[in-house]
Amino acid sequence: MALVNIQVPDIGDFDEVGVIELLVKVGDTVKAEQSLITVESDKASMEIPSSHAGVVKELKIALGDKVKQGSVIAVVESADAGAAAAPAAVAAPAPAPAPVAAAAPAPAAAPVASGPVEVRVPDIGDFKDVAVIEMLVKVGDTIKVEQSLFTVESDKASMEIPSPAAGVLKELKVKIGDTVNIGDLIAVLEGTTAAAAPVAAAPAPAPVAVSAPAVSAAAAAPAAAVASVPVPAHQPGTPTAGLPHASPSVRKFARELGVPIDEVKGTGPKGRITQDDVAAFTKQVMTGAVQTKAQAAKAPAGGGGSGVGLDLLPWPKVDFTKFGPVERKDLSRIKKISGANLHRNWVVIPHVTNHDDADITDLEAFRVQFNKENEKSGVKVTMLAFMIKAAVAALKKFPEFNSSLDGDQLVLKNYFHIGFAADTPNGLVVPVIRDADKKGIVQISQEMGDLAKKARDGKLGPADMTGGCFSISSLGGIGGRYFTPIINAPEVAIMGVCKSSLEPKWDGKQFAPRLVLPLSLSWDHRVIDGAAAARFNVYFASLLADFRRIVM
Ligand code: CAO
Repeated sequence: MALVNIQVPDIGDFDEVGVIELLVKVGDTVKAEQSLITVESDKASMEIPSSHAGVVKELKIALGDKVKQGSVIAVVESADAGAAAAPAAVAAPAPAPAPVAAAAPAPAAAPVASGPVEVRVPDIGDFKDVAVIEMLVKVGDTIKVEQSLFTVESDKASMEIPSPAAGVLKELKVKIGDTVNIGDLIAVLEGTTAAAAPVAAAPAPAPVAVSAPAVSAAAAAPAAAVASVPVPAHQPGTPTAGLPHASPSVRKFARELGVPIDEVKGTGPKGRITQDDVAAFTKQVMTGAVQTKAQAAKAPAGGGGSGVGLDLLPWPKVDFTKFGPVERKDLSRIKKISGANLHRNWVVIPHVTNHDDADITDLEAFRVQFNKENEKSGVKVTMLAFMIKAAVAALKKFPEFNSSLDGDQLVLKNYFHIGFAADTPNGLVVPVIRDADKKGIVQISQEMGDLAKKARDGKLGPADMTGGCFSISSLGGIGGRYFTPIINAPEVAIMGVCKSSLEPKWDGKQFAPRLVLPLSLSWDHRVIDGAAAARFNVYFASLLADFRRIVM
């Protein structure tokens, strides 16, 4: 084992470039050729690889630092550094591929051609078959000298190919997806007013180790009938409008996921898009928190949102072990599924929650009495079953609560399937009592008991949990006063109930003890108005206060 300084190799035509991304950290084990950092100039970005395999012992640079050829990036403890390598020996940059031809553009260029001019790919260093990923001009455009024509990208670098001359773009010989190599004909210009005269190519002074985006001038062979000019060396210029600010590997990552990278908000230096940004964007799209422009364009009017996005900060990354011992546990399958659904519903639906109370003194007395009388039946009538029946009556009276949004339309349902939230060891599920309007309290209680058991045993099937019109979430058996339940989309409202308690209520003459049930109705403000929600609660509470009303 020896300590090896990993240096910036010859990065071609760049003097000092900014470090915009650290791809490894101290303690990481890196392979030879693994990228350590990303650097960027105005027109190209590139990843700098490690010349040795080993463990990163020290990082010698920080984000924002400027580096150039020979700058030490990291100290790596390497087994392949050779037995002779002394600690902290300076290792040579990565092995040299073929020298890169480089040449400066002609100084004050005189007009040298007035007819068509062929533009060819200059010497782009150690790159073969690089892909054209973005066209920056179109046929008919008037091009200035040095104006970027298109962007190419390899695994480790992206770069813009500039025009060597001014003129009108007559022909583009490449399109997105093509691969190009040095000397390929890429465009034909006409009416050129100035062009850099070809100059002799000279070998680069040092080998380009990897990913050198040296867009250097090269003496391309002139074509028979037209003047052929080399592309001049890259000069720093204004960054390209429209090209998202991201390293090649991040672009590749985004392409693999089908992420439109220009819609991702960068949180890196100068708004640069990082891999985490792409991952966070993907997560937001998957949970429905954000729509891509393509999704928004396809969404039905009124129902799809604008696709503007929430512009959220990325999720905080915390090394909890710094603060104390921790253990990790995978989320259950139910939690993963219900979590994603709850998140989408919470973000997409404009929720409002109205709280109210129901006096269930008489109903609870009746329920207790009924259960005592029917003890032998084996079925316990639950307060939740009464609430399901009351919900059906309230849905009949306020039909918009028994609806779903479909674009600009409201789908009003003529059936009454009521879901109830059930807490299971693996997470929350919502089984559905079908046709609750056609069933009595005893049958509903029995079905609820069966479904709750099935839920706890993890045996509910999709048919048990779909088709609901309205849900009730009861925490009454546990405790609490009020809460804000999340609507179970595509439903438009949910009733949350908490634990009933005896409270003194003024009956006109005196305070009398009454059993009060706290209600929390969440509703979708795109469909329901506050006044309707208040009326729904009042009616629902009145049914529980005097259940005879249900048959009126
Ligand atoms: N106030 C006071 N006590 C209540 C009550 C209320 N609103 N509702 C029920 N209780 C009491 C019952 O009287 C019963 O007491 P006894 O055992 O002394 O008879 C006890 O609580 C259990 O009630 P239950 O067996 O009738 O069960 P339930 O109908 O209340 O609930 C079920 C069934 C499946 C809904 C429940 O087990 C459950 O999972 N609840 C949690 C739902 C949840 O997690 N919701 C939150 C989702 S986040 O939106």
